[in-house]
Amino acid sequence: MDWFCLRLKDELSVLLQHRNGEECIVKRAWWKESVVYQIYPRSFCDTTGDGIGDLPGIVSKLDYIKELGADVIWLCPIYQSPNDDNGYDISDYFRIMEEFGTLVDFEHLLEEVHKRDMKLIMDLVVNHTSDEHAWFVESKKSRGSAYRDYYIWRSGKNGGPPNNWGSFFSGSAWEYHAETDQYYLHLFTKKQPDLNWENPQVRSDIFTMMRWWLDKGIDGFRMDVINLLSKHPDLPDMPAEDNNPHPLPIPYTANGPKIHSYLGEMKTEVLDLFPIMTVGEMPAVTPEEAVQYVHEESGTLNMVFHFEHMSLDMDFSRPGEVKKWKLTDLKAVLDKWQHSLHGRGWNSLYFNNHDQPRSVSRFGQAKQYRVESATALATILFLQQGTPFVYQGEELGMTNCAFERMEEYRDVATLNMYQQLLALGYAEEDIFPAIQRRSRDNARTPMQWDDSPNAGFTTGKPWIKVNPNYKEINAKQAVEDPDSVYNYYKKLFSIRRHNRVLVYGDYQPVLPDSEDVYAYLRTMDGEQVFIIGSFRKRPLEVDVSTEVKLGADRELLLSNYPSSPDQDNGIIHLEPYETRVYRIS
Ligand code: ISL
Repeated sequence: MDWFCLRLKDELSVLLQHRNGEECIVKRAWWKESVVYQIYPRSFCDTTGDGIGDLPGIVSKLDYIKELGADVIWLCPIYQSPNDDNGYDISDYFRIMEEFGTLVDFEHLLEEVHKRDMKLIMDLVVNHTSDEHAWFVESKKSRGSAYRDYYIWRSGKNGGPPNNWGSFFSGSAWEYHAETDQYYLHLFTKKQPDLNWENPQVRSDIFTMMRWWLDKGIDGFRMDVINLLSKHPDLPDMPAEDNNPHPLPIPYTANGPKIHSYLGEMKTEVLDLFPIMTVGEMPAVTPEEAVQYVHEESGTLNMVFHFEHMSLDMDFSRPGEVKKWKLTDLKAVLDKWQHSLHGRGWNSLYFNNHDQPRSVSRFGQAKQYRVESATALATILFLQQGTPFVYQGEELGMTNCAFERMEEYRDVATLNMYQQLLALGYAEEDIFPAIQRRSRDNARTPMQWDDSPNAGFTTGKPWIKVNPNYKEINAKQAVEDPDSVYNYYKKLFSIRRHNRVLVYGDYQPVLPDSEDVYAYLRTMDGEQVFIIGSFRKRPLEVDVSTEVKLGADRELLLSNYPSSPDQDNGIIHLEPYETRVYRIS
């Protein structure tokens, strides 16, 4: 680490010092000190009995979220949508999806969030709209339509689409429109046409919409695939790939030539006018690119969601497949992000969201050591430098769901991938296990509130299968059980809140080459905290004596085992998935 933290300089900033003696100041910010709780409204809490979560349902659970120690709520899209991609296909940015409630319900929710001294950020989906958005309906009417240029239309080439680009959700990224004899670009489903950000009118309309929501009092945005806005102007073909006629056009869409200009304009026109937080979701972003987006002085956004750690168990040679991941690889990725952003920008910290299989099933041991591994994962991630993002149910240690048949899946990306794999000649019995492990629906099963029918999520028929393990894993049980994942998360966030070193302090890896434990030190202002977590199913003896001074006055701040045997000599005995947090000076 080149920069290390000297001290909290004053109420507003933290002083860092470079190894070469140079000093720099990192600003304190409410969003750096916050914990964010992500809600997927469709699966959170249903009050009407239609089997779909709604805004009043969220209001009814605000105390639960507050009690956990969250400061900010991120709502996945709640705008009007035909739900081809569950709200990520917006047909009207100014209306609330009918199933979720009304604008009045939204205003009530915002008021109740603020009343509890929490904040609310909304999803901003502006790479694309729904094909049912009025702009697209107009755009497709004729080549001469005033809205034609709101989207990316091109004539075909050699009797096919304009280029060989593939969609993130399988197949070509182009859809033919017979009436006007042209194709439109859709990086996601064909019901999600990409907006043309080259068009100043598009930008201005989007900025107006953003100000409209911010004027209502929301506290920021999570920006969907925001680094894909600027496409390469020539839309060049991708190099051909074996067994894949439609390669993903990452090099020609991610971090494109005008992206910083568009976001710079957004900053001046919108973001700078409000005291908000922003986090940009960015496929294919490197730490160096991320610094450009989130730089303390010159960045346009506050944080990015990168995907590097989410790719570790994916086998890109076979769509949908998973591979064995190594703890040292996970550490290498997370350490690199800690190191690269330190003193320059701010990290987001996440293992779960609505697009990812559940982390305890992926990186932990969901069967034998569910509670232990879920709490160990949270500890080693959320005490790093950055803002923690918790996804609904993660705080209960919710697991992947044992879907039994393809008909149980709802996610358009999963359904498309299934068809694509069949078309590529894979056998059904090979595809299904891959889908079970990878499907985004693993994260979208209803929130497990209690052990009543449908996990207390709805009195009706849920829109998607409820995970059958809800009788054992549910919020009611977890809130009452002092040893639950939920109560551990509470303590974890409480120690983060009360120890600024865990927010702003330096991050220094310990035993980076170990495949057994994830360990590091956080240091600031003469204070030091040591974090260690075992990733093994057997007991371990770990020697940290050369890197960590575990003196006699060390204080065990937190552990996921009832009484941790402890020695002075730097040899730590760890039970399976045991994790500990020590204040050591
Ligand atoms: O979900 C993915 C892998 O499991 C990604 O490819 C995902 O599509 C990508 O991360 C972008 O995600 C965001 O935009 C999509 C939407 O479907 C996702 O839910 C959203 O998080 C299109 O709007």
